[in-house]
Amino acid sequence: MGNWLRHIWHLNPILNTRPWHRLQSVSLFLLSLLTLHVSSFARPNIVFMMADDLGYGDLGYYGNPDNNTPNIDALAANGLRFTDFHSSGPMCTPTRVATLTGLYQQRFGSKFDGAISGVRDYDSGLPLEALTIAEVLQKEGYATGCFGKWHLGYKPPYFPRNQGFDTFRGLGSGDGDFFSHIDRSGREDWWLNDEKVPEAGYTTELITRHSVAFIKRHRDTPFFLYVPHLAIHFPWQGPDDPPHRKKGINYADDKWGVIPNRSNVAPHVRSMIEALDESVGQIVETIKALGLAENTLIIFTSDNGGYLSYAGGFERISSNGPLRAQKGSIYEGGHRVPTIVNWPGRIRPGTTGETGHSIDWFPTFAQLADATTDGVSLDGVDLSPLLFDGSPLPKRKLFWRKNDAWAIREGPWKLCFERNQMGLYHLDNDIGETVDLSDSMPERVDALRRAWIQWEASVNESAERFQ
Ligand SMILES: [Ca+2]
Repeated sequence: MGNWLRHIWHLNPILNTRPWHRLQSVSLFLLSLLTLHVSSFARPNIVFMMADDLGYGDLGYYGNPDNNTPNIDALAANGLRFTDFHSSGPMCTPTRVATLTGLYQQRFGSKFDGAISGVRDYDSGLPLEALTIAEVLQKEGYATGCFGKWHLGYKPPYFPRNQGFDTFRGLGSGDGDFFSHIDRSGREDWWLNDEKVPEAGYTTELITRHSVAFIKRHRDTPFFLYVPHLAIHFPWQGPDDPPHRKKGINYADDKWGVIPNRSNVAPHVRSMIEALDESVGQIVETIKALGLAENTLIIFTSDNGGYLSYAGGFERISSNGPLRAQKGSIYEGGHRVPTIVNWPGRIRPGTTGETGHSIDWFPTFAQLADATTDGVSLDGVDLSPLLFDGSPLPKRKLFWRKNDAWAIREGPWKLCFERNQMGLYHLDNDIGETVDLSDSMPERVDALRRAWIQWEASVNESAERFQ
């Protein structure tokens, strides 16, 4: 508003000047109005909500008949829903690396193929020299907050404050009890910035409360709100389930919560999903109530596919719809995830079959914030032309690797290698990856395989400095 007043103030002398001066001043005035208008679009707030282990078929809008998710469904109905969006990894840590850096996680070392461990990796994390989108946005004057599950380091210095976030509240590990906030190793794991600050409450609700407070606090500045939920990762505890973990006990072999009927985990997960939906509702409602909706890009996604079953007799956990396999796999069930992008008035509601990927968020957000990324090498592409104009994304190949398993995607084609088995699938015709076409198309298999080898050499070379 300050600028407005200054412009109006400057209009006064125009009346006493010669006509061409008057015209020039009026033009300048109009130009500055235009600039104000454009800049209000150029630097939107960005709210990135990421569920944990939420499968492709877990939401009402993605076809789930049992889970009640009205708030996420509304976000989808009023936004752009991806049917072919992929997490960079089939596990928690890898997708977080790629989301925040715009790079394949393998560029930081093969340990990021999977989840970092509170035993093996307790003293390490995402290298601090990694450039994160939070650092880029922070430098551009954005307020940056991370509320939820970090899992890019178990303790300082590998915490969000050293990766571009002004504020962090949540857990460092991959899974904390939703009530006692004790991690798998029996450690207290609830932090405010770099200090352990215990807080009573259900994790999903605490994350929501801090996210809402952050939005209110920064309503007048552009903000980047990163909300990596713990839900629906185990321990499978809905808001009405009991606490499980106590300090000092190792839960490595008892990490799933209190599940009286292991053959049917779904009721616990359903209540977690519905709490998650309530969280999305509260965050979206806060944005609307503060009049920020027209200038806020909201994203909802998941960090990998859902578990269908888990060793130890846990069955009927979540749903990946028609997809093959589950969390941890390089088949679609491991990494094709529900993804919704919402910005009323800017993004036309609908569904897109374009293939998006975790590595694309960094360049997209940087572009929206008008941040210079000259000299920054990124693997992802800017999604803006697709989001705002419906333009197709550039043709490209996408890659996944988890230890010995790997996959490459080009158009509808996907070559997979898992458990010593190679398969070529045409996803447009066979989303369930059931018909292996590799025998009939050896040349395509060979070309994709060679491209994958080339990619792996490239990421391994980048990773050398971190080994
Ligand atoms: Ca996960």
